[in-house]
Amino acid sequence: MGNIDTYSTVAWSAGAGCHGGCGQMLHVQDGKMVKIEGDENHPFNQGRSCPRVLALTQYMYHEDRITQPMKRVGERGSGKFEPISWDDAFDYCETEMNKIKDQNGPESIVFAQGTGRDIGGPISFLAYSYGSPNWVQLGLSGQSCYTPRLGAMKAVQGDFGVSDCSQFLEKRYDDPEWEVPEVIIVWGQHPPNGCPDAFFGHWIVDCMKRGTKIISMDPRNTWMTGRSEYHLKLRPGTDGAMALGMLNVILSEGLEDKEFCGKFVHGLSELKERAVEYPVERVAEITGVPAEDITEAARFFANAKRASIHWGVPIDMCPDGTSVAHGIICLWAITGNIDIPGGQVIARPSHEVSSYPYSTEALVDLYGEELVKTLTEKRIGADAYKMVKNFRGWAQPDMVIDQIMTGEPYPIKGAWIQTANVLGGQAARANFHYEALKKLEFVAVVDLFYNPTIMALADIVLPSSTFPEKDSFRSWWAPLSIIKKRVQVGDCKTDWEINFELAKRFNPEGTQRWGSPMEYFNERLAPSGKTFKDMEEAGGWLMPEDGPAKPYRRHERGLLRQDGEPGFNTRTGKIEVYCTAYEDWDLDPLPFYTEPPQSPVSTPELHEKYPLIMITGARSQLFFHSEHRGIPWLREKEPDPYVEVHPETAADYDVYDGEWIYLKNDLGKVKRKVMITKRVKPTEIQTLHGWWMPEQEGAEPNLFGVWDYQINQLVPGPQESQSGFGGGQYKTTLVTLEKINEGAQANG
Ligand SMILES: Nc1nc2c(c(=O)[nH]1)N[C@H]1C(S)=C(S)[C@@H](COP(=O)(O)OP(=O)(O)OC[C@H]3O[C@@H](n4cnc5c(=O)[nH]c(N)nc54)[C@H](O)[C@@H]3O)O[C@H]1N2
Ligand SMILES: Nc1nc2c(c(=O)[nH]1)N[C@H]1C(S)=C(S)[C@@H](COP(=O)(O)OP(=O)(O)OC[C@H]3O[C@@H](n4cnc5c(=O)[nH]c(N)nc54)[C@H](O)[C@@H]3O)O[C@H]1N2
Ligand SMILES: [Mo]
Repeated sequence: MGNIDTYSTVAWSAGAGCHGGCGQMLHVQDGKMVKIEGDENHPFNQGRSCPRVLALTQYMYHEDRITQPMKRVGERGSGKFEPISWDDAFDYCETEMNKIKDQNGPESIVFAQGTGRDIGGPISFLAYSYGSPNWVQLGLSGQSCYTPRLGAMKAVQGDFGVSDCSQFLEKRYDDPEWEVPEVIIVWGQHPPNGCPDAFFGHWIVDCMKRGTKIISMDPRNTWMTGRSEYHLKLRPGTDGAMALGMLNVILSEGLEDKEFCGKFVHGLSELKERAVEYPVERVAEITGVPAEDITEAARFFANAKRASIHWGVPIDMCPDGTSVAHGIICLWAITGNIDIPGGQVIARPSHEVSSYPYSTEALVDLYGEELVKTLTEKRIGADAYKMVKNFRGWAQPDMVIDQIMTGEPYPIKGAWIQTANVLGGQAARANFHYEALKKLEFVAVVDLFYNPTIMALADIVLPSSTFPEKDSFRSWWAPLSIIKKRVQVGDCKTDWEINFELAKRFNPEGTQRWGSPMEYFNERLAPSGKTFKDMEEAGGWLMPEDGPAKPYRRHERGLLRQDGEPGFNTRTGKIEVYCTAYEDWDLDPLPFYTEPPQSPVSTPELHEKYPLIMITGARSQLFFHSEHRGIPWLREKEPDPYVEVHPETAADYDVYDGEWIYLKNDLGKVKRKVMITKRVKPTEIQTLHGWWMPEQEGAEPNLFGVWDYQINQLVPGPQESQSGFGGGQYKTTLVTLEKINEGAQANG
């Protein structure tokens, strides 16, 4: 046996799954990874790792891992695939995709991704090189993950913002420029369990250790809420009303930062008028939180010298998520907590490197004018929603699946699915997605393991790599990092390698200036003045230097606007609590509240029939969405899909701890194991999404048991939102709990 060598790299994408950029040390022996641990020198995670990374060797060398391209040989759904060479696989994709292009036009293939892994770059590169504007997070109803919040921040304050936990400073908590936040509102996020949106959850804990006090906005009791100064246990989906109620308290008591508002806030008086409609008593009634608690928490936040709000996906999953986000942005804006140490800091990618181009000029340069025209004219949803047209180049997911079903206004014939388990976890109304996607003539999936989506739909499966197996780069806030290949597993190729090869076939002219993905990376990295190799030699990551990408007080120094004037990157140069961009997009320019489409208030009859409000998908540390159920070390800790049920509710329904039951509504029923716990209120239950059983039969009709356990069969589809973003009733579906017949074997 050879020596064990240790290499550093950055975790992003397959393996851990998440959005983070943790430094990791890979221990490699004879070309095989034998162990992994956190890199103590890396400023992002400072040596820490999650359980999914610690179990990475089991993931990489799992017997179920797909290590060769596989072509379907039996009927769709038969689960019969045969290995083929990469050349044959690429030829097959090229031929089939060109056939569709010739007959129906390139817009007839959708390019579907999952969440924010290392995929935006390669998938847009392929979609646009092929000529399709329909790049989409397929199944994510209302595009309700992060995009509503991003869109609101861009519109209202011209830039994105995050809680300042010193993450933009090399010395982190020891940097003299940083100050400890007095208060952080943790709003619909659970930092110990997930690290969403390039934010390492434990940073909040690091701040708490240094004195930060927490206000928790969460319907459930969690590790975090138990350590909070205030815990506002609002009814799911009522966050918009809560934000307005807090704004009301702050504005009616004159607690806003008057100097900051005078200089940098546009539309304060209009906001005041709107907030008056939400007195705390009314908000208490809507949210179920006592009026005194709302008032006290609002004062506590507004009176702090340095405060911020760290938020999560439940905000996007509220009806009109863009408006809920707008209300929350107003809270940090009117209290002057923006771009100050320990406040809400503007986040820009370090060194202004972006993993993929999105300006019109760059897109024309790369893919030609025709593509850019297609993006506005043919992209699904761009016509229906001005915000979809003007913010972010994705197609609207609910409209995409409807169009696949109806063929109107033009037919969709194929799907390229890469980093998404549409049927196994991502899609609301999962059965409808199944029916619609079965109509497609061509489906390619790029993944690492077989899953229900592949089994039901794939004509060809291309095996992708984990992060220790790939070269790539990462530019999501800070630091700018490279991901360095250290090992190879089977014949797997990276997403970049796969898409680069096919993109060259579809767009030889546009892509001729790069001979390899590495040459493309170097072009993208150019704004940093460094090549991939330079970065490797410099240790693999770069923290932002003084300028637009580094805090603090950039708005005072004229660093945020093109014209170099002080202020924010909006039309008025101010934070637009009255939002002119929303006005342009025919949206209410002020924050407002919409009741969830299913709720005790909006649908009392349905509520009588299905009296429990079901929250789904509160993240588990052990699993990333539908992944990791086959990884022994992880599955052992959480073997069954459980549902959190309050003891009083359990008594009402006469169910015991550990009993298998059905969760049920008009859309269907799904199996769960009861966990009796006071984590939830008696009126609510909570269960994890993404469950299927890799150990079961994968072929139709079983599809790894997905239809027994996939909770999104109960989650309804789209709802009317003004912007086209937000909703997705993942946190607010009404259900009931039903006993499985006496004596029946429930454990599928
Ligand atoms: N009920 C309910 N449903 C939800 C949610 C919820 O809260 N409740 N949350 C929603 C949200 S916020 C999101 S973002 C979506 C996420 O939905 P998805 O992103 O689709 O989530 P996964 O189930 O992790 O599926 C990812 C697939 O990609 C593969 N994969 C992982 N990494 C890589 C890689 O680097 N390359 C390639 N080629 N493949 C890779 C995995 O093996 C897996 O099959 O789910 C949504 N679904
Ligand atoms: N380990 C792991 N990490 C992950 C993921 C994963 O699957 N596994 N997924 C990643 C992805 S794509 C995302 S989007 C993020 C999501 O992660 P988060 O943004 O943290 O979202 P959730 O875990 O859905 O919910 C967080 C908390 O919000 C509470 N909550 C539920 N409904 C509501 C509501 O209506 N209002 C409020 N205020 N709170 C509510 C829940 O009780 C829960 O404690 O995590 C990312 N990180
Ligand atoms: Mo997400």
